Amino acid sequence: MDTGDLLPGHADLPQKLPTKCRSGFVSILGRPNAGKSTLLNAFVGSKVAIVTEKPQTTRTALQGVVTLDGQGAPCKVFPGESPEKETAPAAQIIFLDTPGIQQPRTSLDEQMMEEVRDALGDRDLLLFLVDASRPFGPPDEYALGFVKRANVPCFLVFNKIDRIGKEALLPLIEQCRQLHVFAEVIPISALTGENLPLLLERIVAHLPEGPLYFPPEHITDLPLRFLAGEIIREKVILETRQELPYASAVLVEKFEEKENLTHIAAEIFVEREGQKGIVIGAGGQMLKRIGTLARQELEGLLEKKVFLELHVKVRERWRNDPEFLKELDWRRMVGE
Ligand SMILES: Nc1nc2c(ncn2[C@@H]2O[C@H](COP(=O)(O)OP(=O)(O)OP(=O)(O)O)[C@@H](O)[C@H]2O)c(=O)[nH]1
Ligand SMILES: [Mg+2]
Repeated sequence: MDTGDLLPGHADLPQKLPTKCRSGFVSILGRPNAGKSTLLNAFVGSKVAIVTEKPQTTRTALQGVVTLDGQGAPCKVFPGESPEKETAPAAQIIFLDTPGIQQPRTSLDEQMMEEVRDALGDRDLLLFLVDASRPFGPPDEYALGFVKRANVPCFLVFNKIDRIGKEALLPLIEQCRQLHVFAEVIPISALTGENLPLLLERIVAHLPEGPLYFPPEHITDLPLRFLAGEIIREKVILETRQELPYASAVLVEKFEEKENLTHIAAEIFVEREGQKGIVIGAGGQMLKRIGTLARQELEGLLEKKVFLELHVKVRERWRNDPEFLKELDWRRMVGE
C-alpha cells in the first residue's frame, strides 16, 4: 500500500490538472457497528480500516483518500506504461472514518469521542451513517447530537439496506428528517456496493472546487506499522468472545523490513490474567491461530514474507490509563 507524500513533492502534477477539480474533507460518523469502516474501505478500494461484527472496533480516526477522474472512476495519472489511458483527476475526497459515537465510560471511550469531535471541524461534508436494519432509538439520537452541533452540511446515509425491505425505509426516513435537516438522504449497502456510485457522485457534487491535496495514488497517511497492529487486533476481536475484544490492545514493538522478509513483533495487552489465558488458549492454540491469520493477511498487504512474533501481556485497567493510551496513538510513531 502506498502511503505517499503530500502534493508539493510532485513536480508533474500541476500541468496535468484539469481546470475544474473538486476536492474536500468528508467525515463518516455514526453509532458503533453502523458500517462506517466498511464504507471507507469500499470507497478506497483497499482495507484501511479493520472491520468486525463487534461494536467499538475503530478506536482512532482513519484517513482514506479517493481520487476520481471525470467519469467517476479511480484516477490514473502516474502509471507511466500506457499514457493514452491516463486520466486527469476531477475530484479528490479525503474521507475520515471515526470511532462509533456512544456515551463514554472509560478514558479510552473519552479519547475515542475526542477523535469524533476532532473529525467535525473544518469539514466540507459529514456522512451520518445509520444501520437501517435496526430501530432508530436514543443511542442514534445521541450520536446525531454530535452532527447537529457541528453545523456542517450532512448526508443521512442508511446502510445495510440489503437486510431490509424497501418499504421499511420510508418510516425511518420520516423519523430522522424530523430530527435534523439533512442535505441528502441516501440508502446504501456498504457490503454489496448498492448505491455507492450514487453516494459518491452526490458527495462530489457537494464539494467545492479545489486542488488535489495528495497525489492520486495516495490512499492513507497511516503508517504500515500501525496497520499491522490493527490487523492483529482484528484477529483478536474476531477470535475471542465476551469482554476480550474491548479489553485488548496491540502495540507493535518491532517493524523491520528486510530484503525478503518483514520482521514484526507485537504485544497484545489485556486487562487481567484470566484474559491472558484465553488469548493464549489451551496449549497456545488460540494465540497460534491469531498469529497465523494475522501473518497471512500481513503477507498479502506487504507482498513479502512476514515473521510475526506475538506476546500477551497484562496491563490492568489500561483503558483508564492516559499514559498507555498515549503509547497506543499511531501519531507518536510518525513523530507528530
Ligand atoms: N448486511 C450488511 N452488513 C454490513 C454492511 N456494512 C457493514 N456491515 C457489517 O456490519 C458490521 C460492522 O461493520 P463496521 O464497518 O466494522 O462498522 P463500524 O461502523 O465501523 O463499527 P465501529 O468501528 O465499531 O464503530 C460488520 O460485520 C460488517 O460486515 C451492509 O451494508 N450490509
Ligand atoms: Mg469502524
